[in-house]
Amino acid sequence: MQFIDKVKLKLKAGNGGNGLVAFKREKYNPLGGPTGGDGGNGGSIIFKVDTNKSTLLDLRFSKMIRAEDGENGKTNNMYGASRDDVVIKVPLGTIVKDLDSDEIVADLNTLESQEVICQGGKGGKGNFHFKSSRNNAPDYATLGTPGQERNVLVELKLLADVGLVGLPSVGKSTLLSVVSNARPEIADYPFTTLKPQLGMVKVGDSSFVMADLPGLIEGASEGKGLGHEFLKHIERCSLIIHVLDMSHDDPINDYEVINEELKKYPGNLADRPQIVLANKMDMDNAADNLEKFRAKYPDLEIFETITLINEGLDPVLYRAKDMLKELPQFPLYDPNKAEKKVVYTYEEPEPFEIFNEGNGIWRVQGEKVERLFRNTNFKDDDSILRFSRALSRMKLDEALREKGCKNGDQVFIQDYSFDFMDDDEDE
Ligand SMILES: Nc1nc2c(ncn2[C@@H]2O[C@H](COP(=O)(O)OP(=O)(O)OP(=O)(O)O)[C@@H](O)[C@H]2O)c(=O)[nH]1
Ligand SMILES: [Mg+2]
Repeated sequence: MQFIDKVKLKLKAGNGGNGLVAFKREKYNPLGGPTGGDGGNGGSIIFKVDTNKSTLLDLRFSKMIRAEDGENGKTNNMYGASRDDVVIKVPLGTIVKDLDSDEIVADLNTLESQEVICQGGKGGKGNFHFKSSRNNAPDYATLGTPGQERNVLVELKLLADVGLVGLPSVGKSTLLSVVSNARPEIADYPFTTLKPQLGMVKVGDSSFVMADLPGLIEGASEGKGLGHEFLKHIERCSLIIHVLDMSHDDPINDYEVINEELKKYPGNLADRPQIVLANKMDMDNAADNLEKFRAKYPDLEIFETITLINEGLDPVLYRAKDMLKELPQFPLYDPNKAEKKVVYTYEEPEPFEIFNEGNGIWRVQGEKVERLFRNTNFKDDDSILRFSRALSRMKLDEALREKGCKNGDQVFIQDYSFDFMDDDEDE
């Protein structure tokens, strides 16, 4: 089984379609009513849990996922079409992180989890919308808002039922290798296991997932050794198998050190049910140490094992299976900690920018003026009148004057130019 647990993606929701400026053309009424329709909404990008999925494999090849843009508004008050959301199916336990803000935007940890990761843009309003008793020929419409864009890291948190915990070299990987089909690396130096390994363990007619984890050391809860990297993986295990090397000098101390680290980790992992294993019982001093250990913890149930030769493990697996039946699947899920809502804000762009090109030449640029320009028919006097009225409503004259534009200067908007004549200018 290949375990794809991290994928980087670029996501782009659809832009909203623009509202349209259009007028009814009637023979005896050059200024017929406004008929520009609204733009449609762009599609959003949604992540949704699908229990048929167990890896992020399908996402590995899609570098960029887009939702369609909404259609622009049409004449005769017709709406542009809104677009469907793109729904991405992911396994339970998927986390979506925004790479630019470093924020976790979704933690999909229940069967019903579903989150909007990129919000589609809203369609703009056509000029039909702005008709009023004071203005029956509104010559403006609003733009659609842009669809949200994000660079994300999609990550699958390990969803094992049982986690193997213990100091380095106590035999955790050896255990996984003898009870499952997993083939983790085994060696007699500490931190052999650097990444968690999963194995499916069959017990009778049921099965569960066991995670072999890197060794834990004193100070791990403050980030020592593989620290948090390690601990975050057991957050979602329902059950811990705590492996002790009984041939160590002081297994009592080992046991307490590990439990102390589990306790210090946010969420107190020490509360998680444990099965305690006295491993390496084939070693000389193991029996003596176990006696001392039992004397210190007389009420604790301890399983004696020799993982190297798969001895004593059957009772452990049956006990684990029975305990799992009674345990909730995600005991430590804390909605306040994990769930951050997607916050989406959009700021209306400045209607225009003014550039001084020198020699009394000025250029005005910006989505809003340029669209107004495109929507104007310069062969039609009414249309030109609407254009200049709209410019003065945007306070273009004032802005030009503030920048130093003088009477007689030439102002360009795209290919169109006009002479600046400002009645208010005091001379
Ligand atoms: N004598 C004896 N040696 C064992 C037993 N189980 C494992 N070992 C040996 O202990 C050493 C460490 O075993 P691993 O399974 O790699 O230990 P680990 O806990 O996964 O270690 P890290 O990945 O470093 O945390 C290896 O040399 C194993 O062969 C056992 O029951 N008896
Ligand atoms: Mg190991």
